[in-house]
Amino acid sequence: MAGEPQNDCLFCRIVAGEIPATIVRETETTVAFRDINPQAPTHVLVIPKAHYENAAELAAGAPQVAADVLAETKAVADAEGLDSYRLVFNTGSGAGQTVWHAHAHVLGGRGLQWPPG
Ligand code: D5M
Repeated sequence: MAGEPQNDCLFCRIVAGEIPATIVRETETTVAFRDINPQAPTHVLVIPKAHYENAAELAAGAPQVAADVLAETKAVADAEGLDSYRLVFNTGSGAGQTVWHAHAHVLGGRGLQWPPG
């Protein structure tokens, strides 16, 4: 059920401390950790602790937590010294989503092209 921890969800298991991650920030409702396959010098994922499948489910089911995630992306950017950075929420397999727990990618530290592929 949306919002409940899922045993078979990688990011729920990171939240639970069952799988290691390089955590850079944590709040009551969010965790931020370094992406295991970084695409830029800074590549941090910000996730809600509660399980929502993607950004759309999060926005619909827990808008305050969605706002918390967004606020944390700024905190990560500040902590990493980024004045330019990109936020990405891949939402759905056609958009490249591979982990079915909502997450914001915070990418920065190099020049970024537009549009993305
Ligand atoms: O992004 C999912 C992202 O999750 C992708 O960039 C790799 C990252 N990932 C996968 N497993 C881990 C672990 N164990 N730690 C840190 N990062 C991880 P998507 O938008 O779904 O394609």
